[in-house]
Amino acid sequence: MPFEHLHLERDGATALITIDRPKARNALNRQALDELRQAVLEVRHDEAVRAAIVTGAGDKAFVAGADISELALLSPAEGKAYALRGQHVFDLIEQSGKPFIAAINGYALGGGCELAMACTLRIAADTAILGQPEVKLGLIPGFAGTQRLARLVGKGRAMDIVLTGRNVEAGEALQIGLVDRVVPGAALMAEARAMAQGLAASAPLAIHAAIEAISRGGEMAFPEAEFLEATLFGLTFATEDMREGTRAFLEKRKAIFRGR
Ligand code: CO8
Repeated sequence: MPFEHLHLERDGATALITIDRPKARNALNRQALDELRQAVLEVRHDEAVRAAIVTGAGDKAFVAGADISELALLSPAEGKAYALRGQHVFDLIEQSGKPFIAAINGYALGGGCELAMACTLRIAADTAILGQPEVKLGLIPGFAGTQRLARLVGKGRAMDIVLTGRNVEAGEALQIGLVDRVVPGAALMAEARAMAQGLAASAPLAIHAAIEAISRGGEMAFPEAEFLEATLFGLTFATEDMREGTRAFLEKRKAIFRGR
């Protein structure tokens, strides 16, 4: 089924999802959110794809949030249902087992910042601006922003960003851990592609296990998280890729991983 508000392209073992609603600075309306869900599921179920990039069309915005013209009309019950829907879609990204890289090419505000935070890694153009401005609209973040932001940058900084609704420029975002790399705008997509290809070349089951250990482990008490890590570590010994990876090292050749 063709998408109206995004593009999904495959290039070898990587996929590129580009949110494309130029008239609304790539804001996610309900249909765009549904299409994003569909695209994420396609990436997740495509065995040939090992890493994905999410970005926004043009050079102004990554995603300028949820579509405010739709939000303005919601009842309390609809607002809650919409928030749960968005949380579900972003959880799918976080739990897909494949690395998603947010290539933040401009404004990543509200739901856009929340989308970036649900990705595994974030690369920002040096001109990018992030933030959670919902309080300025009489709202609060509803796509898990209050939770992911506090986990990424700490409770105090999350309070600062959410309660002031202020813009966070790329340099500060890097300094506080809201993004992982900042590059000149012209180099953003090349950097994201290189990172995706690098991740795609690693053993996919090991990548999956590492994401699980860090993401799920971070929600557990330390002894249980250590135990999860040891269990996932042990599980990698059941994979052909682990045999291949260690053998290739000893034979001084490049490993070929098959995801088995
Ligand atoms: N929703 C709808 N339309 C938008 C949005 C948006 N989030 N952002 C921009 N647009 C539209 C503008 O209305 C404008 O439309 P038009 O041309 O018809 O007037 C067009 O995009 C261009 O916008 P600007 O002229 O404002 O462009 P600028 O480059 O001057 O500014 C900004 C870009 C800074 C991104 C500015 O547009 C802006 O501040 N946008 C709103 C950002 C925002 O507040 N985002 C948070 C939204 S709320 C949210 O995301 C909650 C998520 C959780 C929801 C839970 C479910 C209930």
